[in-house]
Amino acid sequence: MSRALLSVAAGLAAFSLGTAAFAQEEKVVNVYNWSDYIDESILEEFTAETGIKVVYDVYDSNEILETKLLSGGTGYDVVVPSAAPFMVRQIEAGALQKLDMSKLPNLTHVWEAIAERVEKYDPDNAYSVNYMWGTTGIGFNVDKIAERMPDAPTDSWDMIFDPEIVSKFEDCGVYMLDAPAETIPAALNYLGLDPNSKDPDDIAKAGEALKAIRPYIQKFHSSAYIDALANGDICLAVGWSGDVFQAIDAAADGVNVEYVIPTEGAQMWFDQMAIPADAPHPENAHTFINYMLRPEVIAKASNYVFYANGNKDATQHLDAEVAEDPAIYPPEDVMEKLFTVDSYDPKTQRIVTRTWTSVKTGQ
Ligand code: N2P
Repeated sequence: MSRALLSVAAGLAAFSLGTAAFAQEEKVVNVYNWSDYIDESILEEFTAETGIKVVYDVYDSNEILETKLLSGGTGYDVVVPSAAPFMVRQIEAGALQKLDMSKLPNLTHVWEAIAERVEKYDPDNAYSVNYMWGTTGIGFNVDKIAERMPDAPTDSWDMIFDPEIVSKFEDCGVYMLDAPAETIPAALNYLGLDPNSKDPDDIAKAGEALKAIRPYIQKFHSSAYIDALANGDICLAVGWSGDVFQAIDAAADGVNVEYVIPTEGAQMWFDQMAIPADAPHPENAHTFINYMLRPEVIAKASNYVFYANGNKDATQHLDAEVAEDPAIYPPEDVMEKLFTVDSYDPKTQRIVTRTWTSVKTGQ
């Protein structure tokens, strides 16, 4: 065969390989989700049923996920950003692809009350499906707090934002989420300002409130508090509902941990399953999301991670300790005190980032 013919043959072979790969993706799905957010037996069962291997990687910060998504080429097929203020701008930036609803027949199980709240950030729910939702509140060690302050206002943000009160717990350890899009709204809400405020003066006030308690915070971290609370190593943490419940579940003998949605209110957030625009295996991503939409599968996940999900048919499969806990599935009167935040414009985002850096560094 002449050299020219050989190269035509090679070209044809490559072409047919290419089309084959398109028609049938390799049996892999690369999932990038929050840490401590799945019962891993779900992944094994998914693979056993579909033959698709799950490569699972974790993060504990929306900022980490966003930096990767916005630069592209992550290789991830399924990601789980919080709807706001993060996923909104990832959609705007073209970093996510529209879902193919024909490949998601289990969307019939979606709980409209949650989908409607998310529509504000993802019109028509075109890009995402709820994985879990929850609140940002306070986890605390009941006995260690009582020893230091018998009348501690444990149902109030005073525990964190009143310098005189939080200073009493410095010796036994106070952690705070490293999540400015949640700690700044919490401070604004505590100050009686709009938690969703974009006013630079308001954000500066929130920064001052956080700086006033900075000396008593041992660590800013968004996942280490689970073990620290469970082991009795710290007394207080600003944390996410299910994570604190996981600490309660795993608590060592004699360690008594509680989670509270403070009476002043707390942030409610939605973590959404979505597919990056350049996902290498979009077909498998849809298969994975559709699997997670099965009521018994997502209920199994909630039973393990102690977060509420957005699936109306999953409730019957939930453990009573999850379904009936008012801090996981809050009743109407608590729901009314929960606030959401929306997207920051780039200028406000820069102010928030700068404020948070100066809080953490104490400068
Ligand atoms: C899971 C934390 C997810 C809640 N560990 C943050 N959106």
